[in-house]
Amino acid sequence: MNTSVSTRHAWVQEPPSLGNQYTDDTALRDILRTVVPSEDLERFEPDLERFGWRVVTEVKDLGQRAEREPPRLESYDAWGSRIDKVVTSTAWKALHDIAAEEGLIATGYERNFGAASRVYQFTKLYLFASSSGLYSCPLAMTDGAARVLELSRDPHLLKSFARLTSRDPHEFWTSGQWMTEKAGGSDVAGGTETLAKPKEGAADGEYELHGQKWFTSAADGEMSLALARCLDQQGSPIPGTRGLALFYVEMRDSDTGTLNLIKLHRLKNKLGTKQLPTAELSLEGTPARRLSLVGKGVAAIAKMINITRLHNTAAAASAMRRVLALARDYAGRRRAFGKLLIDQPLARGTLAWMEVRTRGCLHILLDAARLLGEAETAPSPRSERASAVLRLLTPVAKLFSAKEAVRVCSEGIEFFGGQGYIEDTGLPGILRDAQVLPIWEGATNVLSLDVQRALLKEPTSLAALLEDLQGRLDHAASRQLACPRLDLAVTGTRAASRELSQWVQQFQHNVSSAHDDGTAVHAWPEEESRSFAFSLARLHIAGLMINHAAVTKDKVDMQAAARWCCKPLVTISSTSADPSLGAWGKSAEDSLLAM
Ligand code: UCC
Ligand code: FAD
Repeated sequence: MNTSVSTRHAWVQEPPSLGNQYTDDTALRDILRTVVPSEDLERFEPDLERFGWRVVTEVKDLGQRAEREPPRLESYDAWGSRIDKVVTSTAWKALHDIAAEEGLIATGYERNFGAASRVYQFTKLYLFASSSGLYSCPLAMTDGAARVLELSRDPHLLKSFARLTSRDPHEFWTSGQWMTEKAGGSDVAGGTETLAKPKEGAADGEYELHGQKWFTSAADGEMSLALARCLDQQGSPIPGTRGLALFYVEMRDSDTGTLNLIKLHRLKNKLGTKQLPTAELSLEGTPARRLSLVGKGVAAIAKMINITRLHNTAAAASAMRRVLALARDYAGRRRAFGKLLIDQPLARGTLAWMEVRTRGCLHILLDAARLLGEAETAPSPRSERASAVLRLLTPVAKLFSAKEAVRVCSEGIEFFGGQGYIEDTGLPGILRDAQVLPIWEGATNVLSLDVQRALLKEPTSLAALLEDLQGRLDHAASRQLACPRLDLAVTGTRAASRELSQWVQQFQHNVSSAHDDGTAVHAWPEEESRSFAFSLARLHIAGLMINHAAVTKDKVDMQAAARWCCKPLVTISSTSADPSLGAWGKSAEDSLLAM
């Protein structure tokens, strides 16, 4: 009896292992070849190959250790003085240093490769994120803050900009982003109670902030950009968006090293992102410098969130690639019903589904990074066009990739069976951390409404995006690829694109022929905004995948594109599109909620 137990226990499952995250990622390497000029790629590819090893041989262990040794808040010192110190692990600190050394922010601002600099940077961020134990989060906000400071051209902040973009770990600063308050994270105009009072006797632009910020991630950073409400001539808070301005805040006094009239109350106890210190804090007269006009705070911080939302997309694609890389490897080691999983058709189908979803998100990420690079460096009007497309693509890429990450990570965890649910495999954390991606930096519904608002405000952005799509489809059609499935994908995508344009046109037409009081004749059905944004994402990715397959003529790329397109791309409900049924559509929703 005893012998049989020990015999059973003698067998041990081999764990999954990871190789070089750059060279193993064929999709990434191929897409880069089509997105980046070859002379640029030749120059930075060796760095990507080197980094592809570093992320699995060094960064991954640090990231896992940062999760095992989460941050804590020390409120008082031994003598009872309030210190509010965020204590982080040595692993978290090492990740800070690696981020600087690797130029994870600097690369985007040195612009050594022109527009391709952002693609290079985002490729490194994609390689880094899933190993980094969420150090990707402070980096996202640092990048966003760097862009705001760069655009502000404020001479007082040149040194801070240099810190945010430094490659020297001793110099490198990270930034926070303080928007959310208790009363509202999505509706910051309604929710912001923090007041900005001009500092008496100080130079114009110097303020002190009073209020509370409800979620402040990477609270161990050196600075932050914060929204706060300004006062009118009578000293009353100016309501709504027109009262908000954007402020620059340093966490600590540069002479004494003490917090700048900031109190950290506690660190949040979160579902995931355990490695990341997310604090609730109050500002109690904190010195701040105004960076925007009064009333332009949201527009100013939008320059930051448009960068952080792309980092979110990078983290989403990275998480998907990681769980898939692990699952693929495991499939070659795990047996069920007498065969390896990799040799079983349905298991292969599951992996193939994950591969197609991951590729789709990688395509949209690198396309957005290319456009960001162009918007920042290309000569006008190319940069203006890139900015217009990006205005739509950024929320679309963020909301779509975040949801896909949750789906794919969940499927990936299940691929490991019971082991996927066991903490010390490191697998459950992947899903926990993915779940935050659709919430922060604009939740899915809020971004869907942002897409709608941006599109109605600036219709040329959609026109440019769809024109690019047509160009990609025309290009694929002209290559005569002798692949019937891809031909079908081209035809289907064309039809889907037409359907989407026609749906939008009725509202654009109605906006221009609005009633005298400014109200549209038939308002855009808000409840369809989410389906619309997802449809746009699927269409855009379809164009990118088809075009890519047409360039490489590779069978795997053709399969991937065909699979992406074999499910409906556009899923807007036609009942809402039909004004005569609009009221019916609405009442159907009301009755469903009443059930
Ligand atoms: O969650 C956060 C940090 C998490 C940690 C970091 C993670 C990073 C990723 C890591 C990867 C691992 S920070 C909190 C994030 N919070 C949000 O994203 C808020 C979500 N809510 C929205 O996005 C809303 O749509 C609001 C706040 C923008 C809506 O506010 P308003 O006041 O109603 O805004 P309006 O009226 O729509 O826009 C006001 C102005 C307009 O410009 P002007 O004044 O010139 O007419 C808009 O065109 O702001 C402009 N604007 C934009 N411009 C609004 N949104 C944008 C945009 N996205 N791009 C350009
Ligand atoms: P709400 O605004 O109350 O939204 C609740 C739900 O309602 C959401 O699902 C939303 O999509 C939906 N909703 C809202 N408006 C509409 C509408 N008009 N129509 C349909 N649906 C709608 N914030 C910071 O500023 N800085 C940080 O560093 C930071 N770090 C964070 C870290 C973590 C781990 C988390 C989880 C959050 C963090 N946040 C941070 C906050 C985050 O950005 C907000 O939680 C988020 O923007 C949503 O705001 P809220 O929580 O107030 O939700």
